Amino acid sequence: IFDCLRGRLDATAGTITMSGIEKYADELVNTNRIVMVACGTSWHAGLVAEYIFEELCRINVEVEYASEFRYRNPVINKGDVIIAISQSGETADTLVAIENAKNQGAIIFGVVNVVGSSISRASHAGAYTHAGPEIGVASTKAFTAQLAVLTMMALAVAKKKGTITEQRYQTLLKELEAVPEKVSKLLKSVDGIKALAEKYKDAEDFLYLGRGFNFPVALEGALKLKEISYIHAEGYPAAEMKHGPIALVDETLPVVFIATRDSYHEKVISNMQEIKARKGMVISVINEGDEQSISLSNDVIIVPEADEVIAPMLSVIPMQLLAYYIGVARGLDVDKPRNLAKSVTV
Ligand code: F1P
Repeated sequence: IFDCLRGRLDATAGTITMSGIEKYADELVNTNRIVMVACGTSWHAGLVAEYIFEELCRINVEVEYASEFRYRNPVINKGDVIIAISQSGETADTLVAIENAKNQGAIIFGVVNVVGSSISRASHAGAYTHAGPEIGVASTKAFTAQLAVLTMMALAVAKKKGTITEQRYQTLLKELEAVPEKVSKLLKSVDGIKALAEKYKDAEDFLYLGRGFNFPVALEGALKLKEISYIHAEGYPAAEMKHGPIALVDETLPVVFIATRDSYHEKVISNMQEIKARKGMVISVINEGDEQSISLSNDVIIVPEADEVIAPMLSVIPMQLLAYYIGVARGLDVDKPRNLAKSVTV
């Protein structure tokens, strides 16, 4: 995946030249509104992209479940850009949602993995993620690849709009290029996650919490656990916890914090303290040397440090691995979870 993206980065030096996007680059740069439309894991990638586009490009972004967007009567203005995100490119709700929006004058960009798929054909322009086929049913590597492509799009738009400084732009390009090496490093340290899976495999519920760019990673962590391990899990913005889910916390509840160093870190630490005070079991995903988080956690997972815009590409990986190893420890078929379809075409 990343060799391919790195090749593109080198070749394009940050301008939008991804298949067909060039032709519609002005529409993307000048739009007042982007709507991300997707389902499941792809919807979570759309949520991260909302944070990234708003931060870097200062464009208003909304994120819609395709299954809702398609059936209600959404307001579409001329010049609105819809970014349809889909691993399979065949998800029926996403396909119908973009066809409806296209009929009302929206420009459709597809961020799709499968070349020649229905969503890619229904889009005006787009970028393939080229993540290769997902071996299992649950979407995993597609998420990281979607974020890589969406970040590249946001960087290119921000540069054209002048909403990013040259220095920040260059920093983020370098950070993107460093992702493959950091992913390899992460994948070499799975033993700790396997041990955690053994320890927590009999939990009945899990809570996942994160803020900012890492909030959607909390949602994705909970989704993966449900899909692969059949354990009930909820993902929440850490600050929303006090508005209800905190009632669930007791000594039997594992609470996973996505707590890498970013501008929300101090706030996340205070949420950890709130869980600790109620005897919840804190598992935190942190960067090396974060003593404050370590002192509040029952267990930690260390991920390589990255800029907060890039961090979700890395912090999601231990979430996928945790769900995977818990599924294995429970004797489940992690590649073919019950009731799930590779692409939901009805
Ligand atoms: C969306 C999705 C996946 C999920 C499962 C069912 O698919 O919800 O995220 O893991 O496989 O479909 P797609 O539109 O990204 O192909």
